[in-house]
Amino acid sequence: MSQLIYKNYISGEFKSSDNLFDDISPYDGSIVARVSEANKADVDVAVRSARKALSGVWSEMTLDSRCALISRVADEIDNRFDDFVSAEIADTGKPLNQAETIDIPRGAENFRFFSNYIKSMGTELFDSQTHDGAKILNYSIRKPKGVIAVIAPWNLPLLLLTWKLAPALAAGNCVIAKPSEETPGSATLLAEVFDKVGFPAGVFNLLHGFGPASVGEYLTKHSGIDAITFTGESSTGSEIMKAAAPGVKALSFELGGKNPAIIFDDADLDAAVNGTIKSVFSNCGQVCLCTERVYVQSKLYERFMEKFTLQAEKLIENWPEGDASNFGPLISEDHRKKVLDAFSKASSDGGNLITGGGVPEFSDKRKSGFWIEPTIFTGLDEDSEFMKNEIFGPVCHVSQFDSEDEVLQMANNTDYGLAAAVWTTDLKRAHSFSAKLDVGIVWINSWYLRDLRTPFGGTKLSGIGREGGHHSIDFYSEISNICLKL
Ligand code: NAD
Ligand code: 6OD
Repeated sequence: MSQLIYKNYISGEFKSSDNLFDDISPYDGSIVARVSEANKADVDVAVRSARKALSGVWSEMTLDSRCALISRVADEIDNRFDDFVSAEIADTGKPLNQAETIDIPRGAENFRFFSNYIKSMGTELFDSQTHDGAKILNYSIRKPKGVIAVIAPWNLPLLLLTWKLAPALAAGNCVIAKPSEETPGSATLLAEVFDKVGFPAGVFNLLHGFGPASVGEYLTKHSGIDAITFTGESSTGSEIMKAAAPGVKALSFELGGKNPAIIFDDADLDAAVNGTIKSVFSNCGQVCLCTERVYVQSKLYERFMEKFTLQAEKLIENWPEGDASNFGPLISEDHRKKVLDAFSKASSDGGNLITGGGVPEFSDKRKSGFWIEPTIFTGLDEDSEFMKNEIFGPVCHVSQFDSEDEVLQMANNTDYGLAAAVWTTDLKRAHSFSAKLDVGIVWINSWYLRDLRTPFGGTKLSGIGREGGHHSIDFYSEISNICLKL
């Protein structure tokens, strides 16, 4: 069988490269495709083409026709739903059900949502007077920011890439998308969709490659890029900030987390157990919002631990399309090594391993994949490495607490500030406690429920700015104020 080659999409044309790298499937280590790494010259061509479209054909389109084209992307993702699901599964190993109910539908919804949302947005107007009584009118107008570099991670490949592309395009920008080198598949299909629905050349470009000394770095240092929107590790965010500093480029960052779940004595125990199983182990723990620190109030602790451990041990590590599979592998061998090292360090720091901690045994080709066991620790010090650093795997530590003040201090004792889950039936406490958590997003008696109009993002090491609704459109817009003396 001939090998699948993923190409770049530059100025409306698919282009391969002599520099190919492997796209490896995490469930059995097989090669899914060979990927064309773009070079510096490709980046230059893509940026030039994007700038040309920005000041030409794309800016000449009415908002209605631009949005109609964007919503056709959503329709075409729906038409090729199965292809997208297969590409996402091949690249990530995530269970079929997750790709079918979360990743791909949200990928389409991001385009549908922003193409409608922007049409209902207004701008500010202030009606006032000068000291000598003349009337003045100040109003603002929204313009595209320019050419945007969109740099995405591998954990929710289509969902997170389109979460940035859709508002950037709706606001009238041209884009250069760089998916993660680990997950180039669904982004390549997306380029086919843009091509098919008839986007003008240069408005959407796709470049495959790596970060340092590759497409990521070339884009972040390029003088023709006006803004960078990035989702990934906090340390990468820091590198990108340095690269962008000389050009003073606008930055939007969605970074890592070390998210707490706080379970009070009065919580609905089954709901808290089921919800925490989801918040710790979804996507094999590879969601920035996943819980890695669980705090349970003393009276509920024993019963919580018993049910929680039992359920973690029931997760099913099957082939993505296998029966009842609900737990996939980690993304790569390197990442598995990092997660296993964190397990060893937790044990040597005095942690009690409650369940998991290793690699599951298989007698089929999954032996060559990057599987790992759902893992729970207790007994670690709040200042241990495990409790400080994001692990990004299927693991949590469970601690006990007595008072609200004590758990608030523990939950906020981190350099990250992305998300938290609070489980309680006392709604007064739920509201007042949530407001004191130093995070961008709190879920009460739930986890990862989404309304795309709401602000999404983190404090401290977890990011800069917010995405969602007008927050996204504001980042991708340059606002000019016009002052008129009447
Ligand atoms: P990563 O930072 O390693 O890579 C993300 C992207 O950045 C990739 O496309 C990569 O090629 C590129 N990149 C790497 N180095 C670069 C450089 N120097 N210059 C430019 N580009 C560079 O992240 P990852 O491992 O793909 O994703 C996992 C991380 O992402 C976790 O830390 C997770 O918490 C975070 N994340 C955060 C959110 C959020 O919304 N806050 C969402 C998903 C993932
Ligand atoms: O749902 C979203 O919009 C979003 N940005 C999710 C991020 C998940 C992180 O891994």
